[in-house]
Amino acid sequence: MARAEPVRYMFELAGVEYEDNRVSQDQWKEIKATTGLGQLPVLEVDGKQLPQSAAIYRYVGRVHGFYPSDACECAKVDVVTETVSEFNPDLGKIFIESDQAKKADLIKTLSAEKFPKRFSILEKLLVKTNEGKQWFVGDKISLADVQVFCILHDLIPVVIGLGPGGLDLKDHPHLAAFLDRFKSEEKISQWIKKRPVTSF
Ligand SMILES: N[C@@H](CCC(=O)N[C@@H](CS)C(=O)NCC(=O)O)C(=O)O
Repeated sequence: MARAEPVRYMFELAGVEYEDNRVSQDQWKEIKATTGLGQLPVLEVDGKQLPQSAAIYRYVGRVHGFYPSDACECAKVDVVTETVSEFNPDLGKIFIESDQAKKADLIKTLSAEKFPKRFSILEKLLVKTNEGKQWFVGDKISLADVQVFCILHDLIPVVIGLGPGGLDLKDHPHLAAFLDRFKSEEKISQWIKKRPVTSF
């Protein structure tokens, strides 16, 4: 449910057939050298490998209609992308902390201040379009929505030990309503029900 998940959401929404290849640590040791940058995720299309999640998101977004053609609208999507990516350093710190007491402290501190501040920024971006009653950019689901859903519904709650959908967003009602709206898209709810439960 990490960096590859936005791609799976886009494929599911667009009805694209794809091979969802999740590798174990042992398999990773064997194939790491065969991936261009030695990192995952990698998208393989017609035998060509594309690394770097942000590049993959935009590529899939462009091909399947989740990335606008208008430069101004693209920039709005990019602003959301960058805002979402600002969670990553803190999530990384929590993820790699092996001392359970320190991990719990870190989660408590970040959940009390830094995360809610970032939720407020996302909410501010959301209400700029259609008073926050629909999607982040324009009037249809874009890469921006996919990424926000992924970080708020999947990644943050999983990393802080709550499980998907476990985040308390009562102080951010527009975001909470947005998550419900996105999740009630039939293809999304179906995917969430059927997807394999793995860390990645
Ligand atoms: N900037 C890259 C970072 C990718 C990354 O750090 N991937 C991690 C997994 S989340 C990885 O491949 N780690 C294994 C390794 O470096 O051996 C992206 O967004 O795709």
